[in-house]
Amino acid sequence: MKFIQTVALIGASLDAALALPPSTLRRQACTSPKLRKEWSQATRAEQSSYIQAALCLATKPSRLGLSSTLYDDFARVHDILFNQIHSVAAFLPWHRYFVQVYEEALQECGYTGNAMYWDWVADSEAPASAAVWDPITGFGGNGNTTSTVWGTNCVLDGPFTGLRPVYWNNAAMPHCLLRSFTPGSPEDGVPEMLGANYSPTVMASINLETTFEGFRHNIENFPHGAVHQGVGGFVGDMGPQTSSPNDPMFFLHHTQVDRLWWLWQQQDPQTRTFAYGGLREDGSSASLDDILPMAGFAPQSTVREYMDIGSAGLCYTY
Ligand SMILES: [Cu+2]
Repeated sequence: MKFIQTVALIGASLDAALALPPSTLRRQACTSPKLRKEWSQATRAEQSSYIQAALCLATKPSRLGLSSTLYDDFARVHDILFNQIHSVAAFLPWHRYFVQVYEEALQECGYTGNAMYWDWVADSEAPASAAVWDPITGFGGNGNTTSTVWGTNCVLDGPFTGLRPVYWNNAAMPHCLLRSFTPGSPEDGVPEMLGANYSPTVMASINLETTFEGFRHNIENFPHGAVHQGVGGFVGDMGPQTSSPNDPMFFLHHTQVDRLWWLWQQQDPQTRTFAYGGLREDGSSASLDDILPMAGFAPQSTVREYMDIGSAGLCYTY
């Protein structure tokens, strides 16, 4: 309730500043934000609908005019834009936009819910046992670990075993969905999948960052990077690959990154909702008016439009 009031206040003052007529104000307000759930909090029907829609993307034509499918477009776009959207200020708003584009594509494939997230902070002590890896109610688990040769670490169970993502980084190299969970060492109390890098303690210290740039840098480099590496290793799709959206877990991962950014913003919404800064790819200073590129896959947008999840254009909450 407090959240809705805050949103209404911000909306009112913005509209006053822009001198919009009251009718426009009413039409543009975000009055009932869509709730994005943690995977394990969703109903069985919601989980199943989400997974069916993710598989459906692989039956739809490319929106980029490629011979690969709509499913592969996400990996392709992420690869093409990689240097413009990582290790720069736009990392957070760009991935917020990318998750929204995916959510809308799922909805076009019959899914009626919203984007969902995997709360890897809550699961950091035993990430490999998380609900998201369940073969029946989730995304299937680890890949085959009997070999380290590329292309052999196929996911062995769950709904995605028949998937054939086309791209590996920027090359067309069709393959099975590949995962290679980083092993832990239980005898030393070291969790698998680099879980120590995204524990509640680590997140609490990142949340002490007071600037957008400090928060962006730390969340991108530590928890975000560790989850990619922990799930994919060096030979899996989620590893440090520019084609990491090949793994449907990419989107649950990035929805969680988005949620953590929002939680950071919510610590001081007046100051932080539009707090932005740091560098662009060319080293110049980033601005709220910067363009978020989408390589022709979705309309270009601006950073400013992706700062406030309670805005009329986004209108969701966690
Ligand atoms: Cu990315």
